[in-house]
Amino acid sequence: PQPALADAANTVPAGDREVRIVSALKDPQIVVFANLLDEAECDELVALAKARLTRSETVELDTGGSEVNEARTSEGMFFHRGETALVARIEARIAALLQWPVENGEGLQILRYRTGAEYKPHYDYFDPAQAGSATILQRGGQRLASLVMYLNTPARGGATTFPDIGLDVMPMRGHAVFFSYPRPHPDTRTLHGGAPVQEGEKWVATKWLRQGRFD
Ligand code: PD2
Ligand code: ZN
Repeated sequence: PQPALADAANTVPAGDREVRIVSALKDPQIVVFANLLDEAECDELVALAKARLTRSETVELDTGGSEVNEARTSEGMFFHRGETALVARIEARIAALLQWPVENGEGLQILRYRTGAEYKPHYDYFDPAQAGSATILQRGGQRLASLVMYLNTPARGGATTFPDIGLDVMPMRGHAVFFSYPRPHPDTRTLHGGAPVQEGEKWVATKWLRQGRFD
């Protein structure tokens, strides 16, 4: 998965719109987009998700199950792919933007971070050396890339951080950060986290792209 960044272009096609490029790093590939979502789309995702939030969990490394963990203090929910017309429209836009089949995407995850909540630095791929990964990889194979979309603009804090390269991406409503990891290895330098929200709330939608069909 990757956007079709053309030489000197400051937008990229995304199906039903042209999306503005805010910044682009080559290695690791990290691209920040503006206007991927409009305000009404952000608000509707938040409204639909609100009633379905539960405490976020992390993968349990031994079994591939999940567990509550102090490293991740957000609340979240998943939409099924194509669950609503809005979700389907956004998924089609992402597929066009990243040139990757809708079928290879996991369902959209919505996260709410209250003041003080955070997501400590981690990798989004599944560590092949961990026993629990085998089960997870049966469904769609590895994750290859992540797209974190910001649904609001927190008053303070809540950056998406990339500690290995010293990059902080500030959350802005409608913006998104894309990053890819062609190998499930730390040498991709895609360690990233959600810094604590200092004031207000932070809402994001995450789309993870798999190697194969995620059914
Ligand atoms: O909310 C974030 O900024 C964030 C940070 C790290 C989200 C994720 N990871 C994720 O959804 O994987
Ligand atoms: Zn992550």
